Amino acid sequence: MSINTVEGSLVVEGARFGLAVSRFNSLIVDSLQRGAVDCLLRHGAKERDIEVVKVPGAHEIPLVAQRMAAMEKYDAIIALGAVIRGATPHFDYVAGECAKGLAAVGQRYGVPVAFGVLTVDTIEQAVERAGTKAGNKGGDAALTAIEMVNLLKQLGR
Ligand code: INI
Repeated sequence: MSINTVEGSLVVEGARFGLAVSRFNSLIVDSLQRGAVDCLLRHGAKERDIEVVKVPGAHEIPLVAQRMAAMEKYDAIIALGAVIRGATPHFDYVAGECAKGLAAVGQRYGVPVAFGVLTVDTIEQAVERAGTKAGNKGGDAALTAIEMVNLLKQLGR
């Protein structure tokens, strides 16, 4: 007996990607964006099918991602940002609402929204995840977006 397994391939076939990218902590987030774009291109996306929308901070990403989803212009949205814990509870509000908001956008519009927003305690942890020893979470998010686009296609989006 064989079990039917459905999974998305990692090859881009004409899909369009919208990146919602925050400017806050741009030193880190610019690296996430480079990682995401590099991953998309290496997996077969065309530059003309990638669009970047910049927002001030992670708090603003869900609203813009929602608008991008409503435009029906992208097959997936990739959210990129970096929330770094400070001395106040600000981190918890920004990181929590950003994650919740992005999940809600994906569910409401049926569009994959990849979560490439770092939520870390220190700048060092952010640097590790933005193209150094822990890889590039922007690239990881892009790969997830590719897989999800192809998976939803197979499931009959
Ligand atoms: N925005 C971030 O993207 N990362 C942070 O670490 C951060 N901190 O720590 O304050 C941050 N704050 C700004 C926030 O996202 C909004 O842009 C701002 O509150 C205006 O709405």
